[in-house]
Amino acid sequence: MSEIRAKFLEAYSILKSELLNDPAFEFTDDSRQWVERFFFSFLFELDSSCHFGIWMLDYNVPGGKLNRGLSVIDSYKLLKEGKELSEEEIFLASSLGWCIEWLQAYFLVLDDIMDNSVTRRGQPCWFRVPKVGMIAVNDGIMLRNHISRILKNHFKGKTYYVDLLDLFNEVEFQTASGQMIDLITTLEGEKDLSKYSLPLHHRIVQYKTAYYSFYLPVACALLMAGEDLEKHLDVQNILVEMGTYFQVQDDYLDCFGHPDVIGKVGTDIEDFKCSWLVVKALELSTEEQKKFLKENYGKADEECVKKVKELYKVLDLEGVFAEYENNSYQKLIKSIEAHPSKAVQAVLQSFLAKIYKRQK
Ligand code: GPP
Ligand code: MG
Ligand code: MG
Ligand code: MG
Repeated sequence: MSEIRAKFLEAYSILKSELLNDPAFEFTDDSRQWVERFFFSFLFELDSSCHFGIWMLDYNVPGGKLNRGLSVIDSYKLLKEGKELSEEEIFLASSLGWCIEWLQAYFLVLDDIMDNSVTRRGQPCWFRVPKVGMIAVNDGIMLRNHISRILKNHFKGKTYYVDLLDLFNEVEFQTASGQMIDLITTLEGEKDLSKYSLPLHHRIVQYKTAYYSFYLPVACALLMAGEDLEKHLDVQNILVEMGTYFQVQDDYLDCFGHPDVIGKVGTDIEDFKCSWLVVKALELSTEEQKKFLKENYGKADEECVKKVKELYKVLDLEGVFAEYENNSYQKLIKSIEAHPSKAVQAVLQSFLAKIYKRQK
């Protein structure tokens, strides 16, 4: 394991124990009873210092690829142009990285309920864990509030504290706005494929994914390095394009990825999602194929899902995606190379390298 990764993981343990000893996080008798009953009846043989809070965090926060979180340290390091980072700087960059992982955990816990998903990161979605159910909604709210507490604990005295809070608020709003469009386009009774287009898809994914997954880590690093975010709108634009490409990959993997590799079972076809695949399929279909798609898309029926997947194969969406992936990569490389700062170029290139041709 790289030294940075080890330090990043170490920071998780510190932040977790701080949150669990948070003076504001006091159980009432009722909630303690719930927590203990839950713990004793449901958890296996964990030691008694382990309670629900710890379990909820470990289940949802650290189990992903950690790309977003680690990118804060990577980016900060690159912005410092190779200067050795102090322990304090590594811890602060790690804490911001973990705030993004916490944000991601909060979004995923709720997104899985909204998308009626089954698995996430190779295990059942949190709300599907017996007894958790809709308590997962409150856990999502808890996870979101942990971010504010981490920021308060470690950044309150910093000159960029207000900017950090504003950044997290802004990005959360953008994500929820994207999620809103993602959800309302699928409303029952209004299932109308003719409204699905590339501009609509672009708008959804830019908001629901790109800001928090791509812009946020780099923006955190820029703030830590004393930069003014207003002066980096060009960086934001490139990162939003990269995030769009990332979500197209997510849409592609939802259908063509292997659940064992991506850690989740796709639900976009059943959910009538405005996925990049269905938009492309509509573009390439004959009138007859469109009719077939309309009959089978958005139905919670295995046979219908199979038929949609067969049509995707006939339309060679795998080939269409490979071409899109190549073009996006070339375009992004060009925009990155046009950036005046070598340090910023390095940040963006490192980000792109992490996702290009990803399988999960
Ligand atoms: C990813 O969409 C988008 C999110 C996780 C943002 C959720 C936002 C909220 C405000 C809850 P997705 O549903 O395609 O992701 P996945 O395929 O991982 O379920
Ligand atoms: Mg979703
Ligand atoms: Mg989802
Ligand atoms: Mg998806």
